[in-house]
Amino acid sequence: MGSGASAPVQRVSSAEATRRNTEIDQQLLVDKQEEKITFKLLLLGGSESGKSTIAKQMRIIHLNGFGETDLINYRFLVHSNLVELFTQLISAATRLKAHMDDETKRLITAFNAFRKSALFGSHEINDQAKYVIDKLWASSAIQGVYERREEITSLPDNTDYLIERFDQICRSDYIPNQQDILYSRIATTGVHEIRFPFNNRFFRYDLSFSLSDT
Ligand SMILES: Nc1nc2c(ncn2[C@@H]2O[C@H](COP(=O)(O)OP(=O)(O)OP(=O)(O)O)[C@@H](O)[C@H]2O)c(=O)[nH]1
Ligand SMILES: [Mg+2]
Repeated sequence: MGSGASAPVQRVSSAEATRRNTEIDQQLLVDKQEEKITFKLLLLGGSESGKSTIAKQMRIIHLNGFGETDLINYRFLVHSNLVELFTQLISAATRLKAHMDDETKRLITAFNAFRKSALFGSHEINDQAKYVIDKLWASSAIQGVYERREEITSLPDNTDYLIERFDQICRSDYIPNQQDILYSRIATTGVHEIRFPFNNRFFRYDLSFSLSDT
């Protein structure tokens, strides 16, 4: 069986093998020493309880914060959070049977078309989308829902923040600031790790996804 075309075996000289072996031993020793001075913390908690927010804060305080590529990604995330917020506001308005005039219905249709056009689930709010969201925000249906936001559990925790920052977030030259990054929200899937040096020791935070999401 088989084609017989197995990969050629690479032979290494015994000197090279010894060198590699020493290198691996040294690395194992370094890892072991580092492990001894590492504090390990496992953060567990419900969805939106702030585990990822703590990791972002550690990154700001103990690592170099966020670079250019991160800022571009966070811009998409903040825009997507805003779209998700309006999706939830519209859905709550429908559930609560809020009165919607024809203009509001047209705006909701336009908003839904924009939401569905997102590439890879990521949104970039352009001038047209901003216009639609602006008008929706001014509608009595959405204002009514927002006034009752304390009763509506489906609204995200960053609702007030996003509304407050709406004009800045929708500017074409918008770059998220540190506060925007802390308030941006994406549910963690899997286990994430953040590691940083502090007082001659290492800290390692493992962030588990919340059990309620499984
Ligand atoms: N009120 C308030 N909310 C904040 C503050 N900073 C962040 N948040 C919000 O708190 C929530 C924290 O969410 P995460 O840190 O993503 O929660 P998590 O525990 O990692 O959630 P999962 O990944 O789903 O398990 C987000 O909605 C943030 O917008 C703050 O200073 N004040
Ligand atoms: Mg998280």
